[in-house]
Amino acid sequence: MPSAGAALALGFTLLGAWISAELLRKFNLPRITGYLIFGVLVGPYVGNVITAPMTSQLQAVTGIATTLIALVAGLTINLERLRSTLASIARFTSATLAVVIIGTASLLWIVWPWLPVSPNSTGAERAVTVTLLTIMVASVSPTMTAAVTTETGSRGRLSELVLAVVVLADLVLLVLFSCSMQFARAVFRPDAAGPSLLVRFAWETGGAIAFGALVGALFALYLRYVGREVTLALLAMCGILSQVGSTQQFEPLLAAVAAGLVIENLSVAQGDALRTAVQRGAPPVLVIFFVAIGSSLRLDALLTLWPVALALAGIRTGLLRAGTRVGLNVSAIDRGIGEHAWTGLISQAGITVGLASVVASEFPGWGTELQTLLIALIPIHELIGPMLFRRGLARAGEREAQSPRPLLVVSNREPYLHIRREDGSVTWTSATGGVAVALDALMRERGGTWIAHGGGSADRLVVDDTDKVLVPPEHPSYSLRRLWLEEPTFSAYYGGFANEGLWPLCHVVDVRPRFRTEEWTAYKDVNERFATAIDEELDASDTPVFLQDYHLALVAPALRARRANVRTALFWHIPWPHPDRLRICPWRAELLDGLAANDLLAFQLERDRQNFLQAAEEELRAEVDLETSRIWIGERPTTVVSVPIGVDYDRIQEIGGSDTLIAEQQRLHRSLDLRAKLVGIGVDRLDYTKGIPERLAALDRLVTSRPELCGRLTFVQIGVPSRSHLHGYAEIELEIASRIRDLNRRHRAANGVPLVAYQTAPLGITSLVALYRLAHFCIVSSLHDGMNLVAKEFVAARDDEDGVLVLSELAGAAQELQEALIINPYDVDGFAAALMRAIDMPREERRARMRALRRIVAGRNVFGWASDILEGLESLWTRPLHYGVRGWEDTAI
Ligand code: GDG
Repeated sequence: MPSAGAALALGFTLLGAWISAELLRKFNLPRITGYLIFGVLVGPYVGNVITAPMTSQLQAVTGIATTLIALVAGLTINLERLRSTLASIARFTSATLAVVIIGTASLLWIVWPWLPVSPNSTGAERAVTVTLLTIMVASVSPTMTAAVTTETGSRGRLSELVLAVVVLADLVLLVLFSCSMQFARAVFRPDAAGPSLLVRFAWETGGAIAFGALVGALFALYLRYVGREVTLALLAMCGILSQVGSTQQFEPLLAAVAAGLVIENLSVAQGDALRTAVQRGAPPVLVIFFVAIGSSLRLDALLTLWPVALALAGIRTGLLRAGTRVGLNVSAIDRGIGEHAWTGLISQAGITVGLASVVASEFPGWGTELQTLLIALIPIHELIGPMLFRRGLARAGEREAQSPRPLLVVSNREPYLHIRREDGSVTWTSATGGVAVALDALMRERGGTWIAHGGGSADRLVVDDTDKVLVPPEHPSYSLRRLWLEEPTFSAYYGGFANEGLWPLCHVVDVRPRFRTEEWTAYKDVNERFATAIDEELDASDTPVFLQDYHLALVAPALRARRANVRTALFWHIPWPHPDRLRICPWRAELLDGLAANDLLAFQLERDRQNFLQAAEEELRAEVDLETSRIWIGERPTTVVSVPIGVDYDRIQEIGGSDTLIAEQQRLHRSLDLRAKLVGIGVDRLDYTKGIPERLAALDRLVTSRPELCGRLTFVQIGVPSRSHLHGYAEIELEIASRIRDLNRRHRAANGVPLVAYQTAPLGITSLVALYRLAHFCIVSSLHDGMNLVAKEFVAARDDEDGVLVLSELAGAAQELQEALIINPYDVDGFAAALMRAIDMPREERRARMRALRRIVAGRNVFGWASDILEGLESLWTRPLHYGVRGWEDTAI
């Protein structure tokens, strides 16, 4: 067979498997079922296109595939999370396995003479064959279980229990399998018997676990310190595990489970990168694996075994059900959850296939017969397993709770604005800023409605008669419902109460909050109107409502008055003040009460959460349950958590790697006059909380003490005006512009290079990333900030592991980004010294710091943030949560 033909056959195989996987998706079955069924059905027909050289290549792929499957099994177990329930899970698993193994073995022993599989064997031969078949029949599929939970979006106690049980069960079965294989060798190859078999058993299992743990630890280090080409590295690791396993006679599957366990538990922060790598790497390898297995089968033999396989499947299901009942009696697992666990144990796939092929290759006669029986059995379990498990998850309330459902997002600002051009035509722009972009991505995926104030000059022209327009304009996937807020109400609510009252109240800066009754009235009125709009848009009461920020503190109670059972979460993007400062606000009790009407209330930092809890206790006499992180006002609980926001790391990386980036940087060099060798940057809304005058003062101090920097350093300040009509903002804009003029005048360089390049026009996202990438340092000098996304965006953009982040200790981001140069913006000398250090920092230190920062920013992207909040919200209806918010250690909700 020419190699072009082989490649073509492979291409068609992959295509066919992909189509069959997509077809089965239509029936709510996981893709892997499609691959397996396709492989088993088509495999026998491609047997004749497989040539000898291909066979050895296929063997290598098969080895990689089985180890990958076992590795994924190990990756599903997080010991930290399971710590308290592990003993109970172990008892449950042992009891279930005992019932299944004893039941299956006894039955097989009795009916053996009538089975079309080696019926003539007797005595020890029969005992060993029955034992091996029993172990393989009992084996389960962590891959399928994980695929069903992932593809249904389930998360909760049943999913966690089943995943832990299948991995533990397979670990036990792998050891039993290895042990039984020694007996098989002793019985069928008496010359191999003796003490050497015991040694081999110890080597095969103990050696495998030790080797797997070592490889896993090395890979965890690779993930942490290198983190590139993870898919390739993952497949290479699986290749090593299977190759070394087979040459050194380890049990490669056991080694791979051990490796997976070590990786998952050592490098939690890299979990997303690893999951992506598995998703990318697994499908082609699995398809080839299943087809290779299928191609080794004899179709006629397979067909005659179907009835036996069906009967065996029925018996196995019954035994699993009975086993889990016994398991419940001997463990402390909640019955309401545990009674559905058997549904997650039905699936069989890669591990069973892997074991069967080991037996077949070592004992080609009866071993191949056993393999054929198992291959007939597996598709049955592949089909009914996911169906039953989906039903089990639904009954435990985990599937409905987690499957992506339409969402209702509410914010003051809209994600898309329609603008009327001078020539009368209509165009649109999207909101800049990390949150709008991230929530937009979430809405594109889930669909639903976003309600916001319509502020674009052509917004009214494009909506339908229910004030809605489909967005994103280029690829409509959700509705934007616009709310029309007329003057003077809008200004009183937005500019007045929200931005002259709440904003300075929540930020510890030298600007006095101003509270006026008429603005408070307008704020209440607008919040009522938002609530009315939400009520009109909600088609079902269980659609989650995700409210954004301090503009909407009173929406929840107004909405709840209309719909008592509505589900709402509010994220407060800015700091929450200490109770002493909160006391400035005459309407603090109403605000606290309004926020407590949400089911879930989320803050950026633990400190904000603590401040809120303390105020709720003091002002509202709320009952605070620190253990569950809930407050009770009357009969209603509110869960209060801290979930720091992240950035869209992958998108920023992608832009950073695009072909247009260099051209964009050259354009910036020209437009901002960046001839200087050293470039510093600051990117902010022109807000008095961002500490821009303080950073200019530090720059001044720096250049005064190091005059040789004049002409060698340019600091780019992008300062986009916002809320300019408000008093404090107009003032800060003037102050910044005048300070910059003064700096440039006083530190004029002979070569004409400006010390500060100032731009007030917003940059497009590509330009922004290009700017982040060309800077030697980035300054974030907030006087107080909820988080500060610029700090995280700068880090996300620095794929080159260069650049220094100079970060204010008063920005929320400083709590996570401790490897930045941390400054206090009020300490001008310390600030200037940090800038000097940033400029003089050796490459090695820059790299080490940036790597550490990137690990943190990559580990918590904005989608994780959104799903932590939404999953948290949705879980409140199904059960109390038993896991901490992912990646955020202090908060258990
Ligand atoms: C609040 C909290 C919290 C700025 N200029 C341009 C541009 N931006 C984008 C940045 C960044 C965003 O605006 C500003 O982020 P901040 O974090 O500083 O946001 P605030 O507006 O103060 O917002 C804050 C945040 O909410 C999120 O929870 O971090 O603490 O105060 O994304 O990139 N974007 C583009 N061009 C610009 O010129 N494209």
